[in-house]
Amino acid sequence: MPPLLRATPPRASNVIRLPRHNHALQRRCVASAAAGNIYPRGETGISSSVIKLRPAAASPALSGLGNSFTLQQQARQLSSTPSISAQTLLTTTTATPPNMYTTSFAFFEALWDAGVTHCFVNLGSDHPSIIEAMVKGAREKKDRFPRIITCPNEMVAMSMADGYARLTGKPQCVIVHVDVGTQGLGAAVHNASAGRAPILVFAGLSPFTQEGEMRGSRTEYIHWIQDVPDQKQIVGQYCRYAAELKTGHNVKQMVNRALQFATSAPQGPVYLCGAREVMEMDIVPYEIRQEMWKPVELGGLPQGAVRDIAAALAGAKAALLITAYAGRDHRVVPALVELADTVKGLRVLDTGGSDMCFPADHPGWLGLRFGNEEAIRNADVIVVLDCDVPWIPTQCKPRADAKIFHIDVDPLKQVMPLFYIDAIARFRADALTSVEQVTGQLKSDETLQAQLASEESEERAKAVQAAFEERIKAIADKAQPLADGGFGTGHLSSKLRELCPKDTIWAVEAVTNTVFVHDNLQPTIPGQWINCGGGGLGWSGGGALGIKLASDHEAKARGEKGKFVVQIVGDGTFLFSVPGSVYWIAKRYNIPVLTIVLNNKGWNAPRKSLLLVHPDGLGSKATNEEINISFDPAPDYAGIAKAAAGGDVHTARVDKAADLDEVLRKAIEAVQGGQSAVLDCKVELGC
Ligand SMILES: Cc1ncc(C[n+]2csc(CCOP(=O)(O)OP(=O)(O)O)c2C)c(N)n1
Ligand SMILES: [Mg+2]
Repeated sequence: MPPLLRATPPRASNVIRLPRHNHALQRRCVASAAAGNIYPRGETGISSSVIKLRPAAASPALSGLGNSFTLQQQARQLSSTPSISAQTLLTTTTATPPNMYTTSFAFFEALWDAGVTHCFVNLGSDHPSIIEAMVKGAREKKDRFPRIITCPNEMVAMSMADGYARLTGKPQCVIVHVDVGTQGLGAAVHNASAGRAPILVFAGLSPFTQEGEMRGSRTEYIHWIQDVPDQKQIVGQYCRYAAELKTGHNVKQMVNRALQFATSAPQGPVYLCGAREVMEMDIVPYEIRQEMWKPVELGGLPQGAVRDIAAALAGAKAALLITAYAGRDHRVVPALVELADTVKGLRVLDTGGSDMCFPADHPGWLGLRFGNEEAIRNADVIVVLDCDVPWIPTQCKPRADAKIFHIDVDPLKQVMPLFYIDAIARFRADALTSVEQVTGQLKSDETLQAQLASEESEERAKAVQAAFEERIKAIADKAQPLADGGFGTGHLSSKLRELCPKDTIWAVEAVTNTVFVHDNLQPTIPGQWINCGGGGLGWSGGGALGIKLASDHEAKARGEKGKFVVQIVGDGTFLFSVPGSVYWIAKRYNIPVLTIVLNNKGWNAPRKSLLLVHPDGLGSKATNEEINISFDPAPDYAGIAKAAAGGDVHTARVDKAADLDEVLRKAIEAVQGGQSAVLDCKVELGC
């Protein structure tokens, strides 16, 4: 028996294989079944050679066999199904035994025991045993079985799981239909991988038998059409782990192995698939020792590195820390503040915008800039901490003599074919441990302390404070309403900051407006700002729902209310997010979110990309219609949401700054009252 496995003592649903040629015994079993003591397993619909014992049915017919058996015996049972000629097979269906315990049921048990509380599902012909297990679980294991959320679109399902995991760090499960459902996940798989969101995806596989040899064998036309050579290849390159469940006997270990990959740094999606026959298997109920399946822990920096980095920071004239994901661990934010308070004059720049990494009310805050910022050009010491793109060399580079250290959970960027930075040293280490180590060294080393207390250091702190005040003022100046009464994303965002609750969680997918949103929301609370971190547009619809669901679920456990959640999304991206699914789910499961659509009449990003390469090209002087990025006439964005929710969404359009206050207040009130709201906000470009 594997060391981590504890077979449950023989009980409810023991399966016993009878000697194949003992017809007399088989007949007795069938007779006994008719009397209600035992029943044919019916794996083939006609075979009576496999039976299950009911809990209290110590049938005399079986006394000679005993009622316990080993897992090895059970494995043999699967592999030694008698061969049956096609002519004798009439059907693969069978009466469902009352205490059936299948791979699928064990799969859900494994999820629950591992802390997965929600499954976002889009079902199909691969899921009969999954559906049976869902019903059984809901009836028999109330409050001890994952909650099932029906998701009419797979990308929304995965984005919900993504948002959930991004807020809580807790992986959830997405269940989709064979190859087509896997493809329906679309860009959400990229987003979870790039954005380091732990998610377990399960998809069925087309049955691998066609003559009724096993329960689950092919019953429908589509089972031939959906049979593909290697289904997991569809998403394999984005997954930390992708595998097929080949038997039910170790399904719990397989689920936990997958979750171990998903939750070990760098976190990300994992994929499991299993054929119908495997998911239908009757297995012995068993448990694993959950405490043995924790994620891999990452250590901190080697002692020499701690000394080198601390010394470099203490001696720096213009120190800079660049990050992107460090705030995913909410404890890193105060740790970075302590480091910046220790190295007075240290500035912190976010070049990823995926998490809230450093509070906007600290003088070291440089905000979010996508790899192009003056501080990168003038820093003499740079610490890159959990970051994929610290700068874009064609736009902005550090000084040639800058001393650069790279600390990352994935410093090699294992899935990126091209990545390098001129760091003098790189370390695979945990951000929190590393930052605490460096701060500890700075505080305990007397020489470094003297350096940090020098007059020069105080002057640097003053200069950083002055620059910070200037930056905040420049942001406010730029966010003023326009002369014609219109407004830009900056102004809208400053109003949102003013009117929404202080601890609002912002789910942001604002594309070319992201920096204006960040500058003006000025997040200060860890976990308050969440952006998908990937490039697959359409995350924030499901993402915001997942965040709200998670916030409500976690708060309920503490007897509190969940936080206010706002999705800020570009108009093009709103359409990518499958709003027909999003607002149906929001209504069906009562997940109220405020959506702000940044309506700039289409896609602005492709023009910006064009101008970076062809600043004076033909397209630079062409209209939006000519370069095919215009959404004119504009769709009724809020109307799409309203239709999906059966009319139950608060909607409004706004294009005048003078109306913003009232429109926002009403929408906030609606959402606080439990109704989703979608605001179509006409924003001017570039502010
Ligand atoms: C799934 C997907 N398709 C296409 C793109 C390419 N793309 C990047 S930005 C963009 C436009 C986004 O439009 P919108 O949300 O209106 O933001 P704006 O550019 O106007 O700021 C497109 C089409 C993408 N990133 N992801
Ligand atoms: Mg747009």
